[in-house]
Amino acid sequence: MADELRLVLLGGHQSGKSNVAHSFLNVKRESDQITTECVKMEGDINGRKIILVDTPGWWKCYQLCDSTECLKAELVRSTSVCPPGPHAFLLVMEVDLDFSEKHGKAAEGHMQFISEDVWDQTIIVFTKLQHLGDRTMEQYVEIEGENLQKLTQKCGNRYVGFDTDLDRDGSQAKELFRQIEKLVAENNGRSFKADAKRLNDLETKIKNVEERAAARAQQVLEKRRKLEEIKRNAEAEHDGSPLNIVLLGWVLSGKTLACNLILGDDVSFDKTVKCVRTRGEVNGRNVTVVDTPSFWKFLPYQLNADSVNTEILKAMDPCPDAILLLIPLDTSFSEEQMEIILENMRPLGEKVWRQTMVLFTCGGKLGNKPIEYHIESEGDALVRLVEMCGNRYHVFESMSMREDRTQVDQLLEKIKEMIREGALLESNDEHQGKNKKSQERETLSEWLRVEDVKKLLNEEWERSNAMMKDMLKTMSTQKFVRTGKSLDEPLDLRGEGINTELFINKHQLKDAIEREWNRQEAVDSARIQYKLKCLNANAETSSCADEEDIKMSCAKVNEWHQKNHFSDYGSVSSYEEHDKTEQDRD
Ligand SMILES: Nc1nc2c(ncn2[C@@H]2O[C@H](COP(=O)(O)OP(=O)(O)OP(=O)(O)O)[C@@H](O)[C@H]2O)c(=O)[nH]1
Ligand SMILES: [Mg+2]
Repeated sequence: MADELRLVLLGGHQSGKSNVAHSFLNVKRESDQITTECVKMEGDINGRKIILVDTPGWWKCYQLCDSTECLKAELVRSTSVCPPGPHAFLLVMEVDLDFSEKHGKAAEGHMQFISEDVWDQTIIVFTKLQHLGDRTMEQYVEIEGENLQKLTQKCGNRYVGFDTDLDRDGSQAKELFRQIEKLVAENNGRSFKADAKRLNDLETKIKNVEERAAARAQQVLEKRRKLEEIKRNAEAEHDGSPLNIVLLGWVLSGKTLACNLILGDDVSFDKTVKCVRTRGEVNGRNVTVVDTPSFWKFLPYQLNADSVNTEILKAMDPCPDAILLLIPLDTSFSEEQMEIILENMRPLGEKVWRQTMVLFTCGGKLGNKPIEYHIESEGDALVRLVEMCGNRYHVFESMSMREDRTQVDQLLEKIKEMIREGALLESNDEHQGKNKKSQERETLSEWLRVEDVKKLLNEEWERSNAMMKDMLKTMSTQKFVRTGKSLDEPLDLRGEGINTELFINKHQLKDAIEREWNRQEAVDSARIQYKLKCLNANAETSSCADEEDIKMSCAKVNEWHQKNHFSDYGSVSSYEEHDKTEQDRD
């Protein structure tokens, strides 16, 4: 139909897209809910049929790569919801107090993801105009600076203001309509042509995702049914025993919020810097929730503050019944995140995954889609994570659902199932263990108590340190060549006599210890080289080295060692550098 006008509304999350859509079409808005998928709306303006597609918004400062695959797919799909394609895109942006480069990039990135060609058909719609104060729209664009101007220029300087609260007489809606008509006329009525192949591929992808999501949901259901059966056949479970839950996750994943939701407490949005144990009663059961400081989402484990790593280990003592790994649903999850999570979980040992469940937060972003759809669409990394957790996951809505305890009840139910599953795996281990030779016992006891390991490490470190000191003391003018001390007798980590409350993975630890000891070896060898240098220098000035000189050299080496021994950083060359400056000073 020639007269039909097709529009797609795009923009940041909470920028006012749905408000604009309803006001423009003069349709009453029933709910303030966030938009999670494309919504096709129809109306009539001046006898002209309007088809308008409302879309979910991106986070204003998120780059495209940080948006979920679901969101990106909806953006592309928006152009196909109003075939044969929209006449105009309305880029809805609230009048921001500080429109930064980041905001500009986010808008550009998401718009261009739809197509490089969107700009010729885009009009910016500024909302929430109360922030303008005394300024006009033009003044605002002028004053806001180059970041915003770059964007308005991309849109051929087409922009209008539309505040749904202030537009009492409908003049702003009229002006928007006029601008749209003008643009359509300039484009000779041409509508946007989406890449047909891309849309086709997307459709196939969505179908596949839906199928896989349904299969996963079914798989989970079957497993849960089996566990329920086992429960019925087994003796009555001790449902009343206290439950110890640890929350882990990257920054701003919602751990504190989840802790409060579980225990029904008040929310504190203070940054968690130490692990915080909060006790409460949930459905008559004593529940302790341990909140932990966050690791990074993008930065590797090595860049965590030391306290993060130590606090997470502290949270594991006593051994928790369940670990909830929090993953927000409003952001991407790629291989990079998987790697970081693996790094952070590694110190907790292989078996930690038996007790871990993914707790998805920001569940409101799912809309009507099942969580399995998000898991499958987000890609392999998230699928692998979920599977590492034995296909166990749960979704928490948000604060708006605080009063609804069903999400917590369901979580506790799933935790109980996980404990049951863990017990089954343990008994399988035991069963298999009986048939193995005793030397193979080692592989089954891969877990070590942090405290025991720490003690062992420090003792071993001190022991080799003392050996080193002795060696330096007994060094004489005789040429002494040492090829370096290797860890001939590795630490006995077989676990004999070590508490079975285990939570450090032996193999990972062995690697780390080896590296530590390699380092000590390198440092010691540098010290020996230094000592030899001193002795050689003495030999050059006197035919027979003076006892006194040797003692002084030893004292110097010792002093240097005391100062530097506990340094965690630096390379062997930095020690050599240090030696040089010490020598220069002398
Ligand atoms: N004062 C004022 N408030 C607005 C305006 N537009 C939107 N709001 C408010 O901003 C909030 C978000 O508006 P929505 O229209 O739901 O925003 P949206 O862009 O559709 O949000 P998502 O669907 O979550 O991406 C709501 O509380 C609105 O009432 C406006 O022009 N003026
Ligand atoms: Mg909306």
